[in-house]
Amino acid sequence: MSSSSFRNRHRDSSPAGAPGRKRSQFTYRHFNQMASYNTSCPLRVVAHLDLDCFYAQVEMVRLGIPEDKPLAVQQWERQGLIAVNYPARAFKIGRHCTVTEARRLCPELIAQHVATWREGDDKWAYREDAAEHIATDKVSLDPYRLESRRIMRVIKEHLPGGGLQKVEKASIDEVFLDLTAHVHQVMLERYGEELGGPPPYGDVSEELPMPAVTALDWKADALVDLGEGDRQEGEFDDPDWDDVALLVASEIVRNVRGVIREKLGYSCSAGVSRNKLLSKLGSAHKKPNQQTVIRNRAVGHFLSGFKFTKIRNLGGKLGEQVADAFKTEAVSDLLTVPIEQLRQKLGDENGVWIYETLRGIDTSEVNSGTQIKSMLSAKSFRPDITTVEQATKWLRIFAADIFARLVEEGVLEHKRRPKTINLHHRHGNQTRSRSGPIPARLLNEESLFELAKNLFHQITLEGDTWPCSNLSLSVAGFEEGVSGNMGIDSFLVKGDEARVLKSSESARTSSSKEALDTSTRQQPAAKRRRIDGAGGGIQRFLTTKREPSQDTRTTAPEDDLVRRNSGEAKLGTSKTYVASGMGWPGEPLPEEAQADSRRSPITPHACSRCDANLGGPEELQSHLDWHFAKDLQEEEEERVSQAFANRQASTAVNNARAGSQKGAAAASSASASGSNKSTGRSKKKPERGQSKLNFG
Ligand code: DCP
Ligand code: MG
Repeated sequence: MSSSSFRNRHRDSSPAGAPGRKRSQFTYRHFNQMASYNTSCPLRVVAHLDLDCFYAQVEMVRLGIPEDKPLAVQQWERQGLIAVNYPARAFKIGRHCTVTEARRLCPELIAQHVATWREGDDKWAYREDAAEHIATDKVSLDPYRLESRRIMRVIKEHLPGGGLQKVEKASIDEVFLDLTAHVHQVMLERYGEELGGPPPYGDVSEELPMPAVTALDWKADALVDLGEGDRQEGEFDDPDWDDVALLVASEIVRNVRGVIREKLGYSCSAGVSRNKLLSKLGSAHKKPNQQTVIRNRAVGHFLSGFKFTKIRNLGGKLGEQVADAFKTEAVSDLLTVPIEQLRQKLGDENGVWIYETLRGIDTSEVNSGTQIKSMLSAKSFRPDITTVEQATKWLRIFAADIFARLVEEGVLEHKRRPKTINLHHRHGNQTRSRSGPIPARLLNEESLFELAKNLFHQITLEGDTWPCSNLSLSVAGFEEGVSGNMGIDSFLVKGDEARVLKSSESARTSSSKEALDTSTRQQPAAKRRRIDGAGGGIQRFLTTKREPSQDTRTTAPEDDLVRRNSGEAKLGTSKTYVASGMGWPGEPLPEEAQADSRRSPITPHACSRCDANLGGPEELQSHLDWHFAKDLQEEEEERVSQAFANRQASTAVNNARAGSQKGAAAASSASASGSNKSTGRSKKKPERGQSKLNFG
């Protein structure tokens, strides 16, 4: 039976209590679920905002350049451009172009170099001669980061508070908004007559009356149509409450975009739909300065035109695996593949996940708690550096860079502070790292510099230091501060942490192909080291994970990265020992560090993370491995908990039904279920009306 005839048959029915009147597909329970951000709620509304040519816009606004002038943001002389505005794109200039190629395509192109830190300097600046200074300069993303924060602030100020706001910063220029609770409130105000009363017989599983509207005004929004043939009929169906919810959401999004434009001068594009997966595709659908609405009835048609490798979390290895297994990248080709076959070829969990994803089903949460978990400042040297003096100059820059970002994070107001500092050093194919705690009272630029020098000194003690091709400094292990009277005391490090300077060594030999010549590669490399130390179980755990939508850029400025909710916070402990000194050769210890080490003699086999005292180095190591495995697990759970839980539940449902030809229906109904559990873990029988939702 076609989806539209399902719809019509359903609407023509005359449920008890409302003789002769069509009823909605949705129940009172579904409407109520909106207020609690239930991710399985079929009336859910999520938006994705993506700034248009972000870095380019920042430069245009900063320099007052008219909107119709072609501009690109440049990083060094011979590398690709990192952002290209839309007038420049009209000349077929893209990120793949070098400045020279771009100028050939458009002689009047304005090429603005990114701001840089310069060796020996302690501030970033826009410099006329930056392009030729790859050896002495380091890219600074601060201008973009600062604007990104201003945009977030404007969005948050514009949206109502009081539990009606859920905003997730997904990258430097992307934001997800779960507008469900906000829209619920607006719908109650506007449609109080239909939605405000109690359900018939007090039964929340009763269907809602239909909205008293027959046509919705989508203004200038790009509305994804329903395609040809049978589905097109759905266009003549009256709007139901899901359409109304999306309409209200699109009004909110239009206003948010308007406020960003008005207050800060930036344009952005948006996608509005029932989940993150679809909204992210929607925001890229029509650019610049437009918004695309994907109504539930249009999901199937919308997705069928895509390559599945364009879908969030399918751009990486899993996508490749699927393409290999089925010899296609087209969503439409895979829609005909039965779920059993997907499970067979890709494994139960991945098979069900892909099945749902291809049908636009995604219950992953908009996570407003996403906060920076680590900061990294790094430089790849061309040519390699060969002296302590050179390294020291770079460590000063890293410390200044990181401290400036910590200030932005509110470290001076004691909002948050990192607990550990980590230095990576690369020599030939070998990468080594050292890490240690950051005593709270040492948290300023100078002390970060001292700690960094100390870590570097430890690395040099082992020899094989020069030439050095890459150095990176990171801070991690952020913890919340306590406001009010406790002030700085709340940041005092705990007993053992202040005493023990933990150093971790992870010398690793890798092929030059794997060389860590950009910081975007360093992050996964750091993760790989942790995996290596953890054994097969964890390895297996990670190979099935989906990649986060951020930090996956391949040409992002080489040496500047912020991780959100990342495992970077957990330091590699493949070989950990207690170090005994903090000094830089020939230099006195920082005063505070001396004070700390004097106060607190080193405890040889204490765990710096949980205060446990271990009997010997091996026990300490295995204990740290346990921490590490647990961290990985938590990290993974945090990142994909919603999708994961849902996939597991779906797998369970499907396993139970395996062989009975009902797997497909189960997978669909699992996501459309009206269960009150937001995790979707316990899937009950699908509610009446839910199977009528059309996912394509
Ligand atoms: N970026 C980068 N390297 C990449 C991709 C992006 O340095 N490979 C930076 C520059 C971009 C910013 O991140 O301005 C945001 O990335 P987007 O992918 O959103 O690209 P734009 O905002 O530039 O363009 P669009 O209008 O397509 O969103
Ligand atoms: Mg963008």
